[in-house]
Amino acid sequence: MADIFITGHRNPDMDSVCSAYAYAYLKNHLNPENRYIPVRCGNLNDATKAQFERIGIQPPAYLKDVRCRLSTVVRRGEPCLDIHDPVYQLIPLFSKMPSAVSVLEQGEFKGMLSVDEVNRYFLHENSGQRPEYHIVIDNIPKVVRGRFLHRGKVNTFEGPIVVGAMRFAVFSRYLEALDGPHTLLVVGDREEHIRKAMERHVACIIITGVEKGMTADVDFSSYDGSVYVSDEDTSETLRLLRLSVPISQLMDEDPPHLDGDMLFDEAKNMLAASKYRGMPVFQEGKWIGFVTRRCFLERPRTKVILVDHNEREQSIPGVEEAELMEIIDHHRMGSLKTPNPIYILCDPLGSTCTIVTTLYQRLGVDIPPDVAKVLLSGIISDTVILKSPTTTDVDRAAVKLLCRVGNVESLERFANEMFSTGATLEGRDPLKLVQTDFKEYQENGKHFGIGQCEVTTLSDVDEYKDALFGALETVRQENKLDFVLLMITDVVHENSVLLSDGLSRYEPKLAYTKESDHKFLLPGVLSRKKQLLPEILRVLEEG
Ligand SMILES: [Mn+2]
Repeated sequence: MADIFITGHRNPDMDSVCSAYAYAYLKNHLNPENRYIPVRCGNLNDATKAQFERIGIQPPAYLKDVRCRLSTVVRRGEPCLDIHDPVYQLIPLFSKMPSAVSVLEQGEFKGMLSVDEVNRYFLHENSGQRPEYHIVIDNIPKVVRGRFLHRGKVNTFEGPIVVGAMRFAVFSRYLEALDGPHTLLVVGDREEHIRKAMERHVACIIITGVEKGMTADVDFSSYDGSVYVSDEDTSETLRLLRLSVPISQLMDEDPPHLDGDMLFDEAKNMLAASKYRGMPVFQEGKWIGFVTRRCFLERPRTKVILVDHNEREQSIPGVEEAELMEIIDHHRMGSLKTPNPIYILCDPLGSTCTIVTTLYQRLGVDIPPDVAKVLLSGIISDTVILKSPTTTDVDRAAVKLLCRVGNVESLERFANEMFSTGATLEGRDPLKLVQTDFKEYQENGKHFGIGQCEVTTLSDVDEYKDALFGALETVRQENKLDFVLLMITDVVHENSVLLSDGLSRYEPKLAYTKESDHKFLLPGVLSRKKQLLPEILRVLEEG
């Protein structure tokens, strides 16, 4: 099961969004073992948004980039420790565990424990001074086989572990010399010793070597400590008791937290530069797992299919580190390189949605009515209702088929409704008009951009011209471009107007009629890629 994102270009237009949507449906149908997710790497333009609403389906979701995020390498569902578990619990875990493990309390993250903390604990225990142990009475049966004879009031205390192997007189003096009641005594079945320990309020007495019931006759009912009978011998009991200390005593309570949304490299560097073997990972404030250095040995690559574009500059950010699976497009070939052979279907048809339609036919997959309407929208948008010079017979045939399958009785009505959104320049944000369908190019040492917007009349262009020039200048400066153009296309009368900023030196060479400063008339020009771009490239090439 793999997640594969299908994305159109930046500043997505109708064809880009619709082809991603319809191709994802086809791929999911053909390969149900994968999940094909249509996405868009920019805002929906008004017309596309309105069209998906009209059809009554959710448009592809926004995806910021396809860079690898920490969340994809997080260890989830790994065995965890409970904060109250005895250290003993670590032993079966660490033999097959990563170098760190999460410590939880009722599902909530409490800390990390790595071999470093374990080492530190045992080194400290053996550092010279007699150690005091954090004893949890509840943990004793989890580690030492046996049973309670009596439970005292205190469950946890800090104190030394003492063995009562001495002659009684020596033992008495020894206990009296010990400070305070917080002692754990391991002793054989010896009545006098046990009584003395009770009298001294030793916190816990562990009796070893009891084979067939206690011989010592002691009444524990008034004793305030606990009494446990161990099935192990004294030496083994002592060894195991040291492992009954709870995990909370060893763990690192406050390691730096990582966020699942962090970039892979950022997280990798943070962990590598730290003293930690593992760090917990949170997402939206919730603990989701942890990472160790091993998680970063290989960078997983997001799987991506590009539709309606093939150039890196126009693609979703991070595409250079993604695994490109396929390209379905009808533009010129651009800059992308792939390490492996991939499926590329480029056909100079009127729209990518036409190519997707032909794929449904070729593969014998039925097109659901909603998907047919989506495909139809992409075709009539890109071909300006089959009027653009990019239109081919294949587009015409696809439209015919899609009208039938999508139960579209009148193509004209369907198209008019679609183009009615944003039909004039009135009330529209000039910056948005430039940026919504904006493509960047790098050619002949120039870095430039061309925006396009569709209207149903060009009569009001002069009214908004100055604001649009201002917007063009802003876009050029913000994106550090050499020049920017805006092509305003009248989809009804099949003409365009071109506004330019920063192109001055080349303007006289353009084959278009200059109507006023930086404004040109482009009769019959509907296609940016097939008509305007080649003209711009010609002018640049001729210098
Ligand atoms: Mn297209």
